Amino acid sequence: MNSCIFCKIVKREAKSWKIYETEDVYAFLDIHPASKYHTLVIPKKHYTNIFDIPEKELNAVISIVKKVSKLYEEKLGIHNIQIISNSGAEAQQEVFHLHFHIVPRKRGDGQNLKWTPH
Ligand code: IU
Repeated sequence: MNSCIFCKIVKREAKSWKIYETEDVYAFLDIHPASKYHTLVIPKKHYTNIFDIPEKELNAVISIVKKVSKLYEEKLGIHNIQIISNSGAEAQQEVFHLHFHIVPRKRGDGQNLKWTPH
């Protein structure tokens, strides 16, 4: 989708800090991190959110969510991670290209917790 910032990131028309990539999936650092190494995992193809992505493609995205989480565990010693996906404006979705947040957590960082129930 032409106006979608995440589509632009996939096409290298906008900058991002790449963490991992496959033919169908792209993982990069969030520009406004809730914690160090806050990462977004997206399908390269544009889907709005959880409601319109086919299962097979969703599975490919989730598989990379797991791979990046394991990478952070093994290489960075991160053992606490939140995995979040907001679908819909009322659910705090701001970028309407499906993405999974991987948010490493550690003791004492609760004051920066972005996703608190209102
Ligand atoms: P949300 O789940 O749609 O609310 O999250 C969108 C995220 O995308 C948010 O954490 C932003 O900081 C992040 N982001 C980004 O990493 N790069 C961008 O160019 C833009 C948003 I725009």
